[in-house]
Amino acid sequence: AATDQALDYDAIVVGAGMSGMYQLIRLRQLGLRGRVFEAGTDVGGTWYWNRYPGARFDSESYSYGFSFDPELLQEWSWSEHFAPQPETLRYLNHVAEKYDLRRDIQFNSRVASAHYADDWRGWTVTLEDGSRYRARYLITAIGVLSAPTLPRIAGIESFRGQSWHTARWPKEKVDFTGQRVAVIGTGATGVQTIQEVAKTAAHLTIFQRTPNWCAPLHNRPITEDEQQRIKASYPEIFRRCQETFSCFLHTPDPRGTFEVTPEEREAFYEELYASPGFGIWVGNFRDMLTDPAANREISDFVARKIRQRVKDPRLAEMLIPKNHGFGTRRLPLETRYYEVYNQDNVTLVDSRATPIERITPTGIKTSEAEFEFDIIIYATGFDALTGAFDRIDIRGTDGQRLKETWSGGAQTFMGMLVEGFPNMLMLLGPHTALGNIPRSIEYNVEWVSDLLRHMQEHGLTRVEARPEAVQAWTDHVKSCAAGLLTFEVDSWMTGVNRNVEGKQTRTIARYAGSAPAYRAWCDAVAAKGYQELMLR
Ligand code: NA7
Repeated sequence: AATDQALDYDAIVVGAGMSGMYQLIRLRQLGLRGRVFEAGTDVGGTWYWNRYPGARFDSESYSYGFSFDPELLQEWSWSEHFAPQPETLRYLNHVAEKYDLRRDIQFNSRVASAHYADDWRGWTVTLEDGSRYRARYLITAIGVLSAPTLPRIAGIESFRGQSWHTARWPKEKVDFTGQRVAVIGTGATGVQTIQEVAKTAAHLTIFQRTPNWCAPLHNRPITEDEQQRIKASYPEIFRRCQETFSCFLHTPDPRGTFEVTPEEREAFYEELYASPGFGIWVGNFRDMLTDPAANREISDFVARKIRQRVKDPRLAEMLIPKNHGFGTRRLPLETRYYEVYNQDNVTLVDSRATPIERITPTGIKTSEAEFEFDIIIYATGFDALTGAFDRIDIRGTDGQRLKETWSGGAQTFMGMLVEGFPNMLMLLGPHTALGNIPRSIEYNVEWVSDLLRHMQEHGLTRVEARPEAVQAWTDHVKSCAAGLLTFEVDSWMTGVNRNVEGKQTRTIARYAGSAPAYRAWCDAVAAKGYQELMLR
């Protein structure tokens, strides 16, 4: 086995977003030599790449930031309840400076491949420029929604105007004044983009294939008073996040939809619709996402809201989802989104009824009409969960590719380890708990760091998940999905992306159990001395 001196680093971390940044801090605390490779030119990950107009949190700002350092919590003041992307990026730059992270991060360095060698128990990581580094551990911090996908439409390259995927937005401010703009896609990203671009574009045309249920964000500035109260109550805020199902401040109502009178139900829905954030999604009646009749009640309620807000009844009907229920896909939160469709400078195109046939040098041609644009915005989403892994040539013990290992669906141990890929640790791997992501990140970084400390203390240099453990976890993930309406709908949460080969049908792509249950499982593994892992 290679001695530690023959290695370039103890651990190579791929990605300098929130998970890579925090992992680096923890590696240093363990006295391990860590190196982060980042494709972008600076830190921030999701908040570095997604600079599109209107990008912001849907989680309360003060529940989203790092929680590990009380000093950091006290010195940073969020300006709004749901902070905009530039502020979050400033925050992450502040974190990078405070902990002097950049000296161990190499930017402009996209990882092309990572190959494991059992003879020296480590990983050779090759960057796109051909440079190679050897490390004992490979820690992936590559995010859940970081591999953007363009639609598979002929002629994309031929367009002579400006066009970007929302996750590849330019650093310079884009001025829409006087411009004819197209947005393709109406997921959480499309909704945020549309409501912003509609303010200044000469004309905005939205190509909607599937309408999504949306609910009001109700963002506003944080007052001086609130700021003081937030800073005084951080321990309670994060304790609450630890208790809730998906680490948001909201938690399901213990009542069933039909356990209350119709009047009480209506009043509760009204209250949720008028409240900030994800309450209407994750703080609703407990059976909203399991009982189709319960789901129909809230769907009908929100449909009525859409009809009230959109003046043209034909447009309102186009904006109301007909084939999936409220909350069964990721809920976009909006600020005057539906009112956009009352504006004269906005057109909604149903791109299921009249599909886009091609992108032309001057615009978009559908089966029915030709449109001219100066700018085309692709808000077409990501090859989620496994896409960022698939884009790196990752090979395990016998040279097998991770992409092939997962071709029939991801198999992991707690989303952090994969059989056949020793010493690879995933911070946001498939089948880990999601929700309010930084809470998952902090937990997983700490779990991985505890494992590394255990290995350090016991002179161990190889860790791999046992096949039975992977099987047990995968079965558990499947059982958590049973009975959930979410898994009966196509979305990135069920692993479907029509723009990606091999992702046309639904899988159990996501762990749907609660975050506390997830942590209990992981904590038990550590407490019992990692019996589910083969340690050498
Ligand atoms: P999403 O939620 O995956 O949305 C992608 C959107 O793009 C969705 O409306 C798609 O329609 C649409 N799309 C994709 N390809 C096409 C083509 N070829 N033609 C027309 N429309 C298309 O991604 P987002 O970036 O909005 O959100 C991702 C997550 O980021 C979000 O959940 C938050 O957690 C933050 P479809 O629904 O497939 O018919």
